[in-house]
Amino acid sequence: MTSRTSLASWQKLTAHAQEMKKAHMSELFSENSKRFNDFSLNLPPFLLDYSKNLINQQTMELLFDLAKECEIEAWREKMFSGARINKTEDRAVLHTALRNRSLTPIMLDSKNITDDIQQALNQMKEFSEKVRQGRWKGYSGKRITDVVNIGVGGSNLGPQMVTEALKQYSDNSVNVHYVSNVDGTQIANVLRPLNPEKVLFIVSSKTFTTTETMTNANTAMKWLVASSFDSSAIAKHFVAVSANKKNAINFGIAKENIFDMWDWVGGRFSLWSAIGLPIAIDLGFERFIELLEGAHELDNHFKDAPLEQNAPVILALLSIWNCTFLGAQSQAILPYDQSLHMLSAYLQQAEMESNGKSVTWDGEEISYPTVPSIWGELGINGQHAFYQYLHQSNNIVPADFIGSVESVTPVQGHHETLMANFFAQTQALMQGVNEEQVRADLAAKGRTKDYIDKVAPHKVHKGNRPTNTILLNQISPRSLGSLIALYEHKIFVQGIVLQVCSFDQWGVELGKGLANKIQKELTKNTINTEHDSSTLGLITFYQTKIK
Ligand code: G6Q
Repeated sequence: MTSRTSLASWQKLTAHAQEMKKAHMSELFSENSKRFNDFSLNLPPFLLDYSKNLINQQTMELLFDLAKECEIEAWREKMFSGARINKTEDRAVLHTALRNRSLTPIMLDSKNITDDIQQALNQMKEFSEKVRQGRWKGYSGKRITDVVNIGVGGSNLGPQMVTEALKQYSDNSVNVHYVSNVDGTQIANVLRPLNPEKVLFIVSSKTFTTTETMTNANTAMKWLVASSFDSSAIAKHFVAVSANKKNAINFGIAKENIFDMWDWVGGRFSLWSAIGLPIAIDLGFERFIELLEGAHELDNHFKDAPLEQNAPVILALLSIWNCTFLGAQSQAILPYDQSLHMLSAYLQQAEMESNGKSVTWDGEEISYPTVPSIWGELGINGQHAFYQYLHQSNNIVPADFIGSVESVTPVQGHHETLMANFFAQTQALMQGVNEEQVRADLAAKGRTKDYIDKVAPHKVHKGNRPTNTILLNQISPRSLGSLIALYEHKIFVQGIVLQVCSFDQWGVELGKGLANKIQKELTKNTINTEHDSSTLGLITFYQTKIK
């Protein structure tokens, strides 16, 4: 396979990066008063301003050339039409089909999967309404008041992030809880205040083999049976979402209580499937459909917009520019909207599990940096914690700032303060403040020369730190759907340009396998002396200390 590094655009970008490293964004803004117009996109779901990146027209032209040389449009078509682009698992990648609200037929192995999806959605609708309206009763005839979703990774992060983001849209007819950690503290804390007669468990696991989820589900089952004294209660209190019906049935879940999943939906892209059931129960099925509609709107944008005006393509290319060509190693996701407090955790999985890889589709070593590590926190909280590093450390961390024009919960005087910070931070990160300005400022305040000499270097902010700003009108099911799909497609484009298999996750297997072996040692209180000395020492310490 031709390496990306041999592409003409790649080589030009490598040379161009050396030039651009000498530039400062504040100068680029001074030179071009139209910079915001040149480097922003106003789409119905959001405004994307990417002018505060170390780019000029030539940079963007070269990046679009790169996208063309990597045949992004053809790859996009392959994904949407169900080609088996998940090469190492030999699977199609069709999470977009789950939100195909135009209901156009999508053929996979001579079958129109749009029909299957509609059927699954109808099942979700019927079930979620039954629960919400109190028509689904527990073993003692009481209505369900609490739903506990048991799942981890892709079977947890998406639905939980959305539930948190759309809290204001819930009528609270049912309380939704999430259990993902196998640390018993979490499930114990969740179950403690609940009444087993009124709880419904959703066991969400595509494979239905995940140890953490199975352990939590077993605990939940014991808790229920201990209260009902009857295992027939399980049918009224347990449903499953899984592609592995056999295991779910063997586990004890009634066949009619199993919601289907398909192998062409990756876990981290699965919130649009029945994995989103807790969302539908929390918000109502119509709201869940609005979420799908928002994502579909962005899918259409991604499919139809020319590369030069295509938001996911632009975000992907900028990330590649910042990381692969300019050398940034991490990226911060900084939401200013409280609703999005779990977004960085969600995107951390989406991007790092998808593209944190170091061989190409053909298994060849990749010689360039792929994706950055993704981290972040609510922006305002971050300002009082780690923004010092963003402003003045000698590592450049490109950041996405995400905010909303209107708050979902307006409280007088709050939103202006929030948004003033939102705008100020990207301005400060871009402009910085040089020593001359610092000195003039201190002198104007009447500081002595000695003081100025001592303090000035510490107050210099070099600026030139890249940010993207995504401004939504307001958090809603629809706008959130678009925002998530924006990042999903960004990740897809990154994967294609970087030549990594975005849809597998072999890197999580090794540790899992070792944990299974060690668990046997812990259960039997034995030890395999062939462990390395560190692991051996740790396990021995644990086993001698444990009561
Ligand atoms: C996501 C990953 C991973 C997965 C979990 C849970 O893309 O594959 O996070 O979702 O390991 O897997 P199960 O749903 O099979 O329990």
